[in-house]
Amino acid sequence: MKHSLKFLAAFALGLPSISIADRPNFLLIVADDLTWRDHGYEGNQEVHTPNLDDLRGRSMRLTRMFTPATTCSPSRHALYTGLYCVRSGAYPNHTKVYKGTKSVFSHLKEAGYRVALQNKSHVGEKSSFPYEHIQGADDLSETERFMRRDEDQPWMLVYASNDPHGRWTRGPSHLYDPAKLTVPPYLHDNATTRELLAAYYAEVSQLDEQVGNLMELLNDCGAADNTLVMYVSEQGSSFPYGGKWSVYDNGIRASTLVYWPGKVEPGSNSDALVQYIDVVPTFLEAAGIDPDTVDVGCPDALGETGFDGRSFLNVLTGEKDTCREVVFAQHTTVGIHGYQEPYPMRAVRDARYKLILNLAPENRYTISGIHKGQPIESWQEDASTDPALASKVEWLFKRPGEELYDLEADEYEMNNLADDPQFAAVKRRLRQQLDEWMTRQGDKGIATELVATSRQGAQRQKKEAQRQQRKARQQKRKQASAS
Ligand SMILES: [Ca+2]
Repeated sequence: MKHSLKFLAAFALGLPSISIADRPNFLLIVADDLTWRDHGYEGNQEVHTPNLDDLRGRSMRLTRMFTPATTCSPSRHALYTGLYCVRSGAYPNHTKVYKGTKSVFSHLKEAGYRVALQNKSHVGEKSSFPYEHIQGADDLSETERFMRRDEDQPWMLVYASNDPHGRWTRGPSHLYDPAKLTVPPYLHDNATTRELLAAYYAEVSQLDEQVGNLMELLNDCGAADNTLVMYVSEQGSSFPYGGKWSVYDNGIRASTLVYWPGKVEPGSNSDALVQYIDVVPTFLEAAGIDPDTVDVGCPDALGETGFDGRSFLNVLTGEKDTCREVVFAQHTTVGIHGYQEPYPMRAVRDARYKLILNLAPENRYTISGIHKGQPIESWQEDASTDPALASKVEWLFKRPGEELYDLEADEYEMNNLADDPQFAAVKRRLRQQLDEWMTRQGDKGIATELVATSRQGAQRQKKEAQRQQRKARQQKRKQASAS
């Protein structure tokens, strides 16, 4: 009785086209700052990820999933809302969406699901994310109560680990001997890098253990057969060139697995270009809700109220092998801990090429994360006698206004083709797509960057105002002493 009433109530709202009993649960597992390459199943033979490797064997691996941002908070907002970051307002780090914006938690709750998020939140406004919060990542007792609460009601759980976010202090460090590791070619090999790499890998293994425990719990609860499990690696690690805080592929590509028994072919791959913003429409379609009819509560610059993302359910079921032609990303440095000057980035990538615009190339890119402390200080020390390393280090601080890469020939994005006339047509085409995207997003480039702290909490805004005052006083003193 309860069952059919729920179904009728949902049906009356015009929402799901499949009955409650047939709707899948969703378990979305989100790592934290994990470079896509650093999983056993992605080819890293030194990092221990047995549980993720096992899940991969039962899943489809998406080889071209991209986040539209490259820090925690805007990435997660995009993943949970189906909206790009400037449009939703959640584009700097430590940010929030505009009031009234809806998330996957809102949509699925309205459709009769119970919804929860475990551990790391990093999203706001609160009213846009109406989940039950489960504290901590390692204790699954409350998680189990949530899964078992009501057999007749479908659920969605976002399990957001803190691992392997720096500082790297957790996990089975005995598995890794710094001296014996292979340092990836995009990092500089020295003792400091090796120590940190071992510590980072230990946290990757900690995450792997959490994934193993979650999958075991799902089985114990009898939910494995009717749950769509998606794992995403979030964005790149906080190593310089590990990817975080950059729009290179190490930063924006997310290793992604989808496990859904009977629906998704085990051990398969898809090269379809997809983005985090496509995940919510995909979940909704899997729940029988037509994503094209959903009002996301936050219009774009043209006044449209639908998702930026589109469902790739037919990619998961093997009916199609494409979703979108290009993916987009932005990076906002204003408001990041330790930033000195705005250094905004915009990027567009198709299956082969990527165009990056650095909107303030006259500035120096300086934040705490990659430009201060270790390992960068040890790299700078080594660079004093190594010109090649010196130019690699300098690239972290200063780049030209345009970068163009052929990802097929140059997977680490080291060979900038932006000034090569052979690629002028490619550059023009990508530039046009990027401009159209920015217009639709209401993205005014540097002007948008300069008001980024207005999208952060009151404390960060106060800190920014104090910073600006300090800078003005310094400049005054400089001028006074010069005259
Ligand atoms: Ca992160």
